[in-house]
Amino acid sequence: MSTATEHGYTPLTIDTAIQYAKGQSYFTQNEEVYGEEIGDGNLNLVFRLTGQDGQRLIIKQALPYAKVIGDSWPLTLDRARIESEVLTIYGTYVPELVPKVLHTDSVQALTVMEDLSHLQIARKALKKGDHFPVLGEAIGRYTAHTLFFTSDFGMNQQDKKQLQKRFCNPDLCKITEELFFTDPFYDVESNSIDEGLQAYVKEHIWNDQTLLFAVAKAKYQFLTKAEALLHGDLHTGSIFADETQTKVIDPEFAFFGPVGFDIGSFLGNLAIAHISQAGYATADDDRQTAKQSLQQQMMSVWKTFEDEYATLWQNHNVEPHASIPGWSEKHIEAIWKDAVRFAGCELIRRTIGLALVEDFESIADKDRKLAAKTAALRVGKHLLLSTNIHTSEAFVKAVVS
Ligand code: SR1
Ligand code: MG
Repeated sequence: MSTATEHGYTPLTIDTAIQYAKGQSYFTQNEEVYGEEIGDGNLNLVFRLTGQDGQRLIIKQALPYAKVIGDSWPLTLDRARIESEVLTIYGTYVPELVPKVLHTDSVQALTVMEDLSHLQIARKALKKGDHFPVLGEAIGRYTAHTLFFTSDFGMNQQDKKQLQKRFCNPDLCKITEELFFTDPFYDVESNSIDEGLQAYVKEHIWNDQTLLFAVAKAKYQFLTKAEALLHGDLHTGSIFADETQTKVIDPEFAFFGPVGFDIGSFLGNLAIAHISQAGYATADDDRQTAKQSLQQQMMSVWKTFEDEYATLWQNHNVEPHASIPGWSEKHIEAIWKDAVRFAGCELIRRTIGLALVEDFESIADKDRKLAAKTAALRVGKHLLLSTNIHTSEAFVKAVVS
């Protein structure tokens, strides 16, 4: 792996992360600080540091390559700037839903931020059947506010064009273009397909021209529809939560894209959590409760988004045409349609692509795992192909069926 110190950048170790934090006066020089590298994502180093009195902080540092692949896939360090700037911008709209940024360092490509370990990573907790009553509502509010206020309806339209220059994010967009919208739909080496699933994938994914056409259209929306500043990777591993709080981390994939992408990514991951429940050796009653709760969250994310976005549209719109009867309804309907298709792609790529998820991978029983993955592919296809999923109730029905 590259440890080059080009332009002064050096990847941190636990010891140098502690030295760095002391140098920034987060801890005193003589203090005993405990450090751990806790990054379980695909791209970055994440250090959690705990001082003598229990005060904690996070240092997140970008590596110059994709950690999950190695230095054969170089990645810009500029994503650290993008992430910390987006956290700061989003913090002005939904401060209660993002971690506080304490310090950024563009040379070291790192951000020092609030530690959130009093909360749980939603993906892990949902897997256990934990119930987060406000999660869907929080993500509905998060997406409505962050996306409306960075769109041509919620901000000065010339300022938006300037902002787009700051968040042109080609390296990270390339990851999504390939891993989300392209590779899983062809027989390429980077895919990871369980042996028992290969025949199904060949027949029902790679050889289905109607499906490929739907995916091509969804990808084109992602490539061209620069509606708002997206989080860009809003899956359940990017969310910390408990019964009352929600915090969304990791917006390093941010760029100006289609509003439905963040909502669809989140919905797709709730659907994955729902489908994978059938694979776990939990009691039937617990599994049913977990599934019902996930169904509620799928509905509440969309209902909250729809309500809040429509209210923002009415009260804060800068576009002179905004009050034309029917325009807001039409626009919101288009966001929903996009979200449903993006959710379909997310289900498929998390099942057979490069970036698999522990929801499925942790299913111990081989047959149950195959059954859950087959169901995910079937539901993903249905979301991409159906023209009848007009409501969040219909979305839930498609996931449950
Ligand atoms: C090479 S990165 C693989 C995946 O991890 C990130 O969280 C994104 O979801 C990306 O597609
Ligand atoms: Mg991430």
